[in-house]
Amino acid sequence: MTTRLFPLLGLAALAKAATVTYDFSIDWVTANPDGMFERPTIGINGKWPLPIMEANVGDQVIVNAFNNLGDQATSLHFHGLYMNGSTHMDGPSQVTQCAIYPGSSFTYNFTVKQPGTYWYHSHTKGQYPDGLRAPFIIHDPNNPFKDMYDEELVLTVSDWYHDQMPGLLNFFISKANPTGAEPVPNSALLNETQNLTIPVEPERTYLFRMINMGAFAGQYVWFEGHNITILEVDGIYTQPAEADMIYLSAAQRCSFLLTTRNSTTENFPIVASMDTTLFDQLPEDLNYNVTGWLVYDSKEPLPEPAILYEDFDPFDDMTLIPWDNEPLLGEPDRIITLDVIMDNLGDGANYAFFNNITYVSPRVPSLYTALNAGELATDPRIYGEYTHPFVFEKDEIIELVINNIDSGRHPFHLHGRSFQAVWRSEEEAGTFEDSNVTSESFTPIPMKRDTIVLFPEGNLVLRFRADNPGVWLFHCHLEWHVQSGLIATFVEAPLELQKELVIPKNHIDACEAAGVPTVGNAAANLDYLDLTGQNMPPPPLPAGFTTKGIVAMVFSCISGILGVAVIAWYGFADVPKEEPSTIVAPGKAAGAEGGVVEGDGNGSGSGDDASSPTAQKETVVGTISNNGDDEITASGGGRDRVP
Ligand SMILES: [Cu+2]
Repeated sequence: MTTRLFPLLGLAALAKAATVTYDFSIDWVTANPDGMFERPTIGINGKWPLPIMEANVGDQVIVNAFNNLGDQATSLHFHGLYMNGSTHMDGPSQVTQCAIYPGSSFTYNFTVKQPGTYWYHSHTKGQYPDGLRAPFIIHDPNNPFKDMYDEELVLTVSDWYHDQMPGLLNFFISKANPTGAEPVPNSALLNETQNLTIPVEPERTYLFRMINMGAFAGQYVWFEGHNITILEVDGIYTQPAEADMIYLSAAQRCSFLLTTRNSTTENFPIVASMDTTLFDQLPEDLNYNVTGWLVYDSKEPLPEPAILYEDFDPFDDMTLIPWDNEPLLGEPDRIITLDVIMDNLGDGANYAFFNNITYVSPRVPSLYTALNAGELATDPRIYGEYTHPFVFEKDEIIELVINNIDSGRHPFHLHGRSFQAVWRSEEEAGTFEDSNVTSESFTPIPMKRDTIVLFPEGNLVLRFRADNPGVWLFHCHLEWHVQSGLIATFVEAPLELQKELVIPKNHIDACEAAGVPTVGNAAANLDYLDLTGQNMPPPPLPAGFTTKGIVAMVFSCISGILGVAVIAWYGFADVPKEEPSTIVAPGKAAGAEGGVVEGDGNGSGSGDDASSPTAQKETVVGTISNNGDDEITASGGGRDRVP
């Protein structure tokens, strides 16, 4: 068992704004958080789990990041911070900065203006699941709930892979994985460990700040024998709301009160259960739960969870009411509809698309293009088709309609702000357009957060005011889908940015060290409307069948016909007269007759399968995957996610 509590410094006692400085050397360490496999992990200053960042509202935060990894570039994103006036400190590489190359330094410097529960993580090449992720807590001297609890605790939930991301990504986006089956985690973790124990005192109220820092798995969380009261989601204070179970997608946070019982005779399990509907396959040895305990008395046993749910019924975050009671924003100036689609491209790999575009990084970070393009900065074309850019005017009200054409859940995250979640359909409701919902059905005081789950084949409507000049990504927070392209770029009031923003020299130095150009359009051309040479995704699949596909289909048909012929020949042949008892295994005599009949049935069943359309499709898929490398076995082929 592990008591790995993240103690908080409780900076809220200090009222005056201060400067909080962190010197982070990002380097490799080894870690084995699930006790099953020791692996290289990205640490900070030689340690993992990473330090919690803490500040007070109003503080200036400086992070001096040095990349000591040797073999990978990196960057830091401070998830959920609006970065008002400091979009260049937001962290995604090739968007607001160049990736920090090995041996380079980069200074993040920003003022925190929001209270709440946040986290920081790498925003470069799907890297954070290798360890570069940790809480970031911003204390609020004016917290409206500060008299309601005695103590604060940080509790993270996450998923864990034994293999490292570069290898997993090579497999995930390859023709060896044409269905786009996401690698399934090896374990779930609480506070980056397992068997976590949290010592508690009776009749005391704790504020839990909970964060899902995982790569992929959403998690159901409950505390046996205790209810919780939600007070904050993603940095937004809410009207207190009772819950017995919550769901946290990757990147979501939730603060809640938990009041302990008055007796100390028993300890209680805390269970986090990974959402297996996201997994294309369920490995037999996978424990998708992780258990910790509220420990009232360390001499008492730590009981196994008593309740394990078949059907989960978590708290519905759409019913939350923000503490500030902000009403629904008015009619939008602009409506953007994004359809979530998974499809294959000409390299045989599976990609994720908003409408018809899968994101590809530009050659010049989009922010630097915005700053250098003069008047043309308001023309979306200069950011390149494959960054999927939208340019907003200052203070426009934007409505985002997201339709899930895919059968998976996707947690969508918007950088630079929280949004009003004004409508979310049930699963399989189809597109928003087809649902015939009007704005009269929108929530009058909508829940706000920065990461929200879109249900399978459902739809979602978000609104926000474009009041934060900057370059902000909107993307799915499943790290696999970030890499397969489920990203759009919002460029907000670029002409204002040009007036206000100066990029520090050490940011430009990082680009020079990495050999990344800092002027020009997405293609690094100084003629801003000439996109020749821009980075592009693989071409679409050729129409119809490829030569290989045709050959595979012909062979499938031949083997199918042969199969049917063999069965017909077998069926018409004379049946030898045998006593059933010679076939039936010892001890199964009671079902003797049934046994004989079933045996024959199975024989002809496989013949039918061989000639069915399904079998032909599988043969074709098999032919493709045999050409790929199978070096990564953790994920296997996976099944098709389209039912
Ligand atoms: Cu996704």
